[in-house]
Amino acid sequence: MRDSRYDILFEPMAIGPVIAKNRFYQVPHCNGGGYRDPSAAAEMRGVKAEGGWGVIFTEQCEMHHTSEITPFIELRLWEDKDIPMLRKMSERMKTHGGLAGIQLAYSGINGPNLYSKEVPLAPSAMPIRTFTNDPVQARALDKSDIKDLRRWFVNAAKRSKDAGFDLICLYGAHGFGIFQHFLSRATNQRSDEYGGSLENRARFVNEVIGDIKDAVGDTMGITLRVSLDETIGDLGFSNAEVRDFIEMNKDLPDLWDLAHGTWEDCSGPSRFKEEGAQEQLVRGIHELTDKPIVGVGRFTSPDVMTKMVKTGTLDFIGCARPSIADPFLPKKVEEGRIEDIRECIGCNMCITGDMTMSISRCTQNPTFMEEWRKGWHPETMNTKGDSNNVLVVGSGPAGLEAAWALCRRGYDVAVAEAKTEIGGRVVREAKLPGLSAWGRVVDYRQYQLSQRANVDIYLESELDTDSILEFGFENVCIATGAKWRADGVARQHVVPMPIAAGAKIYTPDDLMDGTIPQGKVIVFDDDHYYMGGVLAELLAKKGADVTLVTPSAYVSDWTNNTLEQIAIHPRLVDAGVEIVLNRGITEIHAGHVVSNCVYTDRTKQFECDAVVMVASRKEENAIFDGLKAREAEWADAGIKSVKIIGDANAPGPIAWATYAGHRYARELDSDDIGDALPFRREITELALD
Ligand code: FMN
Repeated sequence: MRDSRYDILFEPMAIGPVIAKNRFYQVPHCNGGGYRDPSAAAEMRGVKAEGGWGVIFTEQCEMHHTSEITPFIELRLWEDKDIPMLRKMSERMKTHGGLAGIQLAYSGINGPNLYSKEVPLAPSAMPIRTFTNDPVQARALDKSDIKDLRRWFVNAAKRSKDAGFDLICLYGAHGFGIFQHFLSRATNQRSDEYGGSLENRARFVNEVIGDIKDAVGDTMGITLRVSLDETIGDLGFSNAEVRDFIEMNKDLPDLWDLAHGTWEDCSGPSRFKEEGAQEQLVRGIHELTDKPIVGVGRFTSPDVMTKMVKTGTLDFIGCARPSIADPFLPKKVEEGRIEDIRECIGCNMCITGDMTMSISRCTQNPTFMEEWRKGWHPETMNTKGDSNNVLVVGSGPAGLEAAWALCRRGYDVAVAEAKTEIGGRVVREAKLPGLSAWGRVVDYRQYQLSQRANVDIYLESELDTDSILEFGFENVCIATGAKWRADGVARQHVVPMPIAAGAKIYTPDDLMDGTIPQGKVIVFDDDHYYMGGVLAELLAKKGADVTLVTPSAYVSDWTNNTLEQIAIHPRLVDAGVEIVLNRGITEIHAGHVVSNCVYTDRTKQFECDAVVMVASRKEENAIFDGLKAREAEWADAGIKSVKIIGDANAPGPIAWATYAGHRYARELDSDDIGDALPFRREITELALD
């Protein structure tokens, strides 16, 4: 039963000529699949429809081939041939009465056109701005180009209608969409009627929305996504100017979709941004327009959502990441199952699918983007197989997810944890600076397991091979995690590095156990994800004089893919950490290290009292190896299967561990598929001419 406090979230709301059944609004988000994996993306949106979202959008869709963002894989609506793929998506979005929205993007100075080889077009001639700094410049649109572009938008709108969408979002936020390029004085340096005053800079968006409304506005709602603040200083489209723009054009779109400055700001990770972080920027805008407003802010709490509506800050609750972590969030609120909401942890792993052009993952929801590829559903498990019980050894993210998914399938599950609490690496890492929200990985599963009769958790249960053989479980799942190495083996050193006697070496595990070196400390980061940067911050906070040395050109390089890097570097600078890039460490001595330049043979020494080695991790697989060595005894012991999963199998990010746990549970007792591909994929049709 729904708590009446949340009734307001379920009120229907009009967006132009169409009506959303509630205020839960899945704002556009990509998924790494895009045009390459349209069925996977369609099914992912379909699951959200089932989960109760009133509005469901696509990711950005390139609306014309003269502005495409290769190598990133988004949607494409370049010609009629693209319509069937998009129709499949809109149909899935509408299965439960939700509205289907498409985001049309013309990327201007963000579209390098590496694939189409067209010359990019933008309000003013300037270099293309991409994550990859492509050596390409855009030409300024002349008047006839503007006429063409207006027509291309109308063509795309008509195709969107043919494809079955109810809503069109025009992309002018995050520095990506052409509307922002026109609105901002930084990127619009024109001296004609499209440049200069705010009225002039707003002319293009007014023309396009007018054209689109004339073409499809009787049946489709037209929304405009603009940044709340370009966050580049005086020249940019500031929050004050955004408010002026909205006030001057109060009836322009059917809904204002307001998103914070850059993508890094807007999808700020939990390490740097709280839930509802954009509230100050959006508050009061409602008074400037009669049209509804959607805003974002990693909303996972229905209380915060309700407050946003009741205070008149927002009309719709925009969610990208929370809808990925829990596609059934609205339904759970509706059914009064708040404690079942799988809250987003704000790690931004979902973004890496896009940034690495692979396929998105979610730490909390391992079924994300596997709905079609593997037939996984976030709320429903496959039926139980022939065996009945499973012993899960280890309660880190892999073991916990395996246990939770197994008991939903109907197996009797026992979890043996050597330590005094469950959670493995997650509980340890959640205590590091900025990572407390990551603890939700454990909190969610711990609560869910506590509600089940068919799972028992045994703490302080350090098992060995003999005891496991004696227990008589039919299936044994080894999820014993991994430990950080102290010998430096990672990328620079494939064998242990030279470490002299007397040198003081600490691993991330030592620091997480509470052993904090003091004095001059070098953090050597050859891992390149978050750990090196987080530990440097921790050490600086604890008073150490910290130097972070990394062979990479960036601090915490891989966090470029989670949009965190841009915040990590200044955080460390502010904390007083000295950052040394493009340098490795070749020798460690008591009192100093020898550091090499990664491009030359030149070396230099850095004095230090201690080195924190953030290298690679070593699997904790002794129990698994012990059981494998005694495979001949399994049948007598009643054991049908022994598997090793997660970090114990091959260390990786937490999302890899929850995925491995989930996969183990799904595949237990299933037929051997031999050499067949374990997921579905789409294959490009061969042109016959
Ligand atoms: N915003 C867009 O306007 N277009 C996009 O294609 C888009 N892709 C995104 C992909 C991912 C994986 C994520 C997490 C966000 C994306 N965003 C995109 C930004 C979101 O729409 C949203 O504004 C932002 O993530 C803040 O909302 P949240 O806190 O609910 O995640």
